[in-house]
This record gives sequence, structure tokens and C-alpha cells, in this order.
Amino acid sequence: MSDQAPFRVHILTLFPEMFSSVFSASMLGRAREKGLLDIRLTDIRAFSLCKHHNADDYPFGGGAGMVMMAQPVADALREASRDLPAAKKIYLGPRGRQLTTSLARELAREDALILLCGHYEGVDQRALDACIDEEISIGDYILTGGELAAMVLVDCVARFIPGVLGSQDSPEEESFSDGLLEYPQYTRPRIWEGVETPEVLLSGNHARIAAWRRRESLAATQRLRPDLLLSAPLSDTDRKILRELEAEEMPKEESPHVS
Ligand code: 4GY
Repeated sequence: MSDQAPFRVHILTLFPEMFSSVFSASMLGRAREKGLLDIRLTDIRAFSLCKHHNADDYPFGGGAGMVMMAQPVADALREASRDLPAAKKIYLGPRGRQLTTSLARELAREDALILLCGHYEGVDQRALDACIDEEISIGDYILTGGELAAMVLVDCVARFIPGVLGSQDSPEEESFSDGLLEYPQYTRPRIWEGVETPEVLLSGNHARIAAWRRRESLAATQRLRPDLLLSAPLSDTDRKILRELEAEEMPKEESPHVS
């Protein structure tokens, strides 16, 4: 248990059962047990006024699929808002601002979040316009529903809630928080299928280990995501290492010889 107030997330969805295993296992399960994270789920269908509890209907103008009706969505959002008046109301959809580490860090500073998951062809635009503060996308692809995106967002934001990661771990020490890709990791056995762990990691020399890891991060970023180097904060030593790595990658062209 912890004495800080939990970070509250209220998720509105037609499929609340999709969330149970993701939010019960591993780090998120532990965060909830420790009282650091409080997740509530509401079935939007419960707000339907139709006799069969439908929350969707045919799209005006025709076309395939169904559209979630404004009334049950707006009523569900308004009830969640009465419960968490300071919460930011987010719709998960591909038209939104893209989720990044820095957006996740920003969201972790909110008082609480209300997440609306669309399904089928989406939600009546009027409910979104009336009730949603911001649309957020987890990437340029279309899912069958916003539920998986909501899980990704909660997982990503949870890492920035104090106490969710072990006391040893800092979210700032991992990939992207310093703008670079992560260095490679190794664990026992020292030799696996004939492949050795880099000797430096067994040396006990913490300065050498830190230098090796920084170099590996720089090398991986240069090779796999060179675009990140344009905005990563780099020291003079980092720049020197990058020039060395570039020289290793691109050995001087052999002088042409006459046959
Ligand atoms: N991508 N990022 C996404 C998504 C599914 C609108 C109903 C995404 O966040 N959410 O693909 N959501 C929605 C998209 C219609 C289904």
C-alpha cells in the first residue's frame, strides 16, 4: 500500500471484458494492488435507452458498418466526468496527436483520465465535439476498436506514475527518454549456445560499463533510427563516438587498382 492518491483512469467501452487480463497481470496488476493506479470500466451499453440496449445504429448517408450513438456515449462520458471532474477526456483514434514518451509523461501529470473507446465505424461526431478534450492516436493504422489503444496508453502512462516501476528503475533511464535507443541486455548464463556476454559487463567496472552502454545506444540509434539523432541531447563525447562509429561503418574505399 502507498499513501499517495492513486492515478485514476475511467475507461468507457462496449467491451469491458477485453481489459481484465492486461490490467491484472505483471506491473499494472501490481500497481493496482499497491493502490497506485485505480482503473474503472464502464459498459457504454448500460447507458442505452433502447429496449435491446443497443448503443449503435446505421450511418446517415449510408455505407458499411455501424456508428456508436451520441446519446449513450455522451451520457456515459458525463457521468464519468461527474465522478472525476478534473479528468481529461480522451478519445482513442487515428486522427489524434500521436502517443510518445513525452505525451505519456504529460498525461501522467493529469489528475485523472477518462478514455473513450470507439468501435465499428466510430462514434457520432456530435458526442465527440460535445464531450472530448483531445483525440490521441497510438499510431498510423486502424484497429477494430479503441480498446487496445487504451490499454497501450494506460501501460505507457503508468510507467511515469511514481512507484509503478521498481524503486531501482527509472523511466528516464530507458529507451527514448534520452532520445536514444536502448543498449543490449544480457543475463545468465554467461555463454549461451557458444555466444559470450560482452566481457565489460562482467568487469564490475561501473564507469566502463556506463561508457560501453552509451556507445551501444549511440550505435543502435545511428544504425536503426538515425532520425532520432537530430533531436537527441548529445554531449561532445557522444558526437566524437558517433564520428568513430561512422568511420567503422564506412571503411575508406579501396584505391582502385589497375589489372
Ligand atoms: N490507431 N490509435 C486507434 C484506432 C480504432 C475509429 C472506430 C489508433 O488510437 N486508436 O485505430 N482506434 C477506432 C478508429 C473508428 C475504431
